[in-house]
Amino acid sequence: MSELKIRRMSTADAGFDEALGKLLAWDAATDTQVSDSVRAILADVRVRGDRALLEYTERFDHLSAGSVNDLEVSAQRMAEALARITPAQRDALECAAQRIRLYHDKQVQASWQFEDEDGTVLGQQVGPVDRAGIYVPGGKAAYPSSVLMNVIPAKVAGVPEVIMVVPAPGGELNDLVLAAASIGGVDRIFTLGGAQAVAALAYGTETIPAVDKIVGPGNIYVATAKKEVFGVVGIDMVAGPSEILVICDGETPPDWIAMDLLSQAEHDEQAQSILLSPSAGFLDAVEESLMRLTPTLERSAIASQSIQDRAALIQVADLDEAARISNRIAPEHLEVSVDDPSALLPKLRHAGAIFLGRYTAEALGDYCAGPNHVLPTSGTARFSSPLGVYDFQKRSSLIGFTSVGASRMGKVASVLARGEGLTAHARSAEYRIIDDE
Ligand code: HSO
Ligand code: ZN
Repeated sequence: MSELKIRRMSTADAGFDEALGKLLAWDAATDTQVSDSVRAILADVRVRGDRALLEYTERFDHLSAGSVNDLEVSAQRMAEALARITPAQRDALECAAQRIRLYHDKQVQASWQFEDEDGTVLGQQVGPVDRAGIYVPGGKAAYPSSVLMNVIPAKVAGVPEVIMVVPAPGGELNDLVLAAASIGGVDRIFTLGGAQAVAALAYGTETIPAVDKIVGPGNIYVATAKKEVFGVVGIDMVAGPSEILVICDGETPPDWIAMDLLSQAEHDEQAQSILLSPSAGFLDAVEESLMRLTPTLERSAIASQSIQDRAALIQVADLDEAARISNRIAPEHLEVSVDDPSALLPKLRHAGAIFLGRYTAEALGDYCAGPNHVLPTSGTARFSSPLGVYDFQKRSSLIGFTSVGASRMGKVASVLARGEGLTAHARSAEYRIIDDE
């Protein structure tokens, strides 16, 4: 790309609201061709199991195997991966894993019970799902950090068996991904990918055990497959492209902010990076930094496409206005690069993760701060939350009546049941009413 063009906007512009709406619009419409072929693959794996899996793996990943058992990654292969990565890489993975674990430990929900005045026990029993599946993409999007972010909350929740699937085109596997899986505590790994891997996890095959929840990012085929199997199994979310919104008072070095914007832009061409600042001079400086720094990146082609198509440098009247716009955007990542971020915090209502102060680069959160980097995108932070231990735990309600309690509530239930015309309900409750009460 020759000359990088960066969108400038101001909240004072006529038509700003509409322009912002256009900038944020993200077309998540699934291609009907993709859904048709995904449905066909799901149905096929459901019926033909292992045989279908082997055929799709040969066709799409150019990996042939005599049986699905041969696609399981052996303990020896895992040990080799751990031995091949550098000591610095191993230390970094272990440090990140430890911090992610520490943070997620705090999320564990406990069971609880209480007793009312009749001695009736009410409560909630919390426990993990039996089995979780983690999808890990292959190729350029194979992020060891994402393996940690997906497996650790499952293990902290107490999930007994975590099964990872990762495509291995031509048998190629990423050592760092395997090392992360081993450090994070993945129980079994199969070199499977695409919609067929999602089908195997959702329905089970002769060799792949069916799981209860499927998490992890993937391409359009994987995302469509996850949507399709939702209901048979739970899924985490259907993630859109990565986003960052930075609110800056103009006092942070412009190169820092430009690189923070680029750190999301380099993920993919459709990633979105937006800067809000009351200082026009600062926006100019960041624009200059972006022009200078973008070509220096290994993934400059992706980053410049993303900056050109979806980035914006927006002048706001003040930080309060920035907070209002941020709430409208509900970004995945929100950096608050100001002197006193805690003063602005109560006004920031919707964001996947909020990064406080000039030193808190979003990249630290992506790897090793501790909180999860799997976050709601495309404005869904209005109603959803980061991946966490909660996603692998489920609740059962507990109800235990005493005879006195059953008698008292039996009368209430009877009235309501008769009102609904449900005689068996009413009589079931009435049997337990004590006459002389
Ligand atoms: N920012 C990405 C996560 C990631 N970054 C992985 C680097 N590696 C998702 O929001
Ligand atoms: Zn990232």
